Amino acid sequence: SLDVDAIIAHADQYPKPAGVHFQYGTAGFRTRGDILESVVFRVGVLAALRSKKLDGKTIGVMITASHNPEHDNGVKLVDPRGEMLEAAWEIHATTLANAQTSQEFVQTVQTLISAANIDITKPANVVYARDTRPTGPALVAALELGLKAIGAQGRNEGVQTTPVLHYFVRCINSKGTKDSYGDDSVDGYMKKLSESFKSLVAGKTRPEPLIIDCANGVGAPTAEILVKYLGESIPLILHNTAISTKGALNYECGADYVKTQQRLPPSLNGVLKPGQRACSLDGDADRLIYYYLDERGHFHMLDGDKIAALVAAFIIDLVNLAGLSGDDFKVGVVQTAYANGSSTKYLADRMPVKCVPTGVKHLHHAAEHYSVGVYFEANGHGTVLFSPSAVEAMKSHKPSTPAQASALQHLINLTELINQTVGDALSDMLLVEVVLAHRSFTGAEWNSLYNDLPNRLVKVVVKDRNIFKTEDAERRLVSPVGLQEKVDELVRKYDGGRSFVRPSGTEDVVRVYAEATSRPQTDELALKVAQLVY
Ligand code: NG1
Ligand code: ZN
Repeated sequence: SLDVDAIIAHADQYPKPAGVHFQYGTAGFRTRGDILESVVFRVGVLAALRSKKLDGKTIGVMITASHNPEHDNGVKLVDPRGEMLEAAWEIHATTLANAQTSQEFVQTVQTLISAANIDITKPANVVYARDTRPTGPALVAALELGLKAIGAQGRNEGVQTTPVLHYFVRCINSKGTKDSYGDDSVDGYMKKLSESFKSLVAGKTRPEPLIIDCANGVGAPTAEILVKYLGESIPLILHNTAISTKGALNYECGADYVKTQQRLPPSLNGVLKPGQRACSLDGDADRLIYYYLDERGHFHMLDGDKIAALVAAFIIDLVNLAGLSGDDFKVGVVQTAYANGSSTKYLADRMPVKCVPTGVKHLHHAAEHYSVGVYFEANGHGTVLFSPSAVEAMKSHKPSTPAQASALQHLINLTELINQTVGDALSDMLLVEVVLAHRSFTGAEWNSLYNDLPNRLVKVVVKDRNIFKTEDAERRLVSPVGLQEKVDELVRKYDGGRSFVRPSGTEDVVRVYAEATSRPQTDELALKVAQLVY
């Protein structure tokens, strides 16, 4: 049975800070890095329990705060197929993290063991990694003590991007099975991406150099390795790679900066030439935003919605060309309410589009319902999922012309290029480059697939964001009663107006989104809806 004394003795080394409430939200636990040690210790114990519950399957733990400031940090668990932690366990995580004392912590552990019917004699395996944040090493030490306290087997993967860690988890658990996902090493990841990329662009014109803003984060060392594996196949120029400069991470750079500021990272001023493509990763390299300057030096952003439009339309074409399309082979797209209305229209004219609540797990699960499910958040997080039966259909399909054969081979290569566990900025970047090469698109041509409606996202600090409750994939408020009617009344006054209000899952704010056909109207609508919320 459980060695209660050992757990208490170890837990005493990481007492919970008083007066703080921790919550496992859409991105795991996330707060200031210097108050997270007790949480990460306990996550070590929880990850081991999750592994035992799943018969010793390997669970992942990623220590990162993504696009947040450098002093923040966070921790999240990865389930055996490389996916986000099952929702029911998010609640267990919150309960464990908030136990006031070591004794209370052990009691909550015991309650969980009996409630979830966990056989604690089973083995426990956990693989973990961290991003480049200064608080990372101390949090890894706390995690390792948690694993030791419960006798779990840990595997330290050092500093890795979030999607590489997800890839490892899936590879480890699928090793030796017919669904084997790849080799569980950096070399395996790099070979998988670079070899499929080279096959996909074989015979295409080598593009102009692409600038990558690495956000001064973990994407930099990973991209440096990838550049070597890609060799001559694509010219990449890395910027913002200063991972040891204090305060540099995500500071005036990175995907979140570009998406929220809708402007070039200042460090690329004078570097990016008109017409040249550039992209930004976020601090853990799971988000990607593209952009370019036109001849007049004006900035144009190609966000997650534009990536979804580019990629989904390409995949539909390949499926048709390969002769795979039919009732049992459905390509679909999943978005959230934050998707630009023009992107939804562009996509819905071509394929089924579903809207789900914010949070990658909702998008991911909805995308699993298609043969090929494309999902992207406007902020640049997304991927493409190929269902097992779709992969089966591709493998058994007998092409009847060389054109069919080539389209089919491209689709099969895409299943290798795309990191299907989670959004992966580097894999997505290569995916975008493949489509641009096949379409012979410049950034401007890609941008012209549709014109973004002007949009505005505002944060409103309120007394209690928990009174804001939504329905219809967060597009309508049900509480406070009467507020939605007032929003509707405002929206009606604006040409092409759309607006919605929802509580953030990651910050203590309420978010207001608005779009309309003109910039001034959009700003006015956002402001007026925000005033309703105060
Ligand atoms: P919240 O804080 O719930 O809006 C934000 C992003 C999400 C998602 C999560 C997780 C927006 C408007 N929201 O969620 O898309 O990425 O963080 O990181 O961008
Ligand atoms: Zn991220």
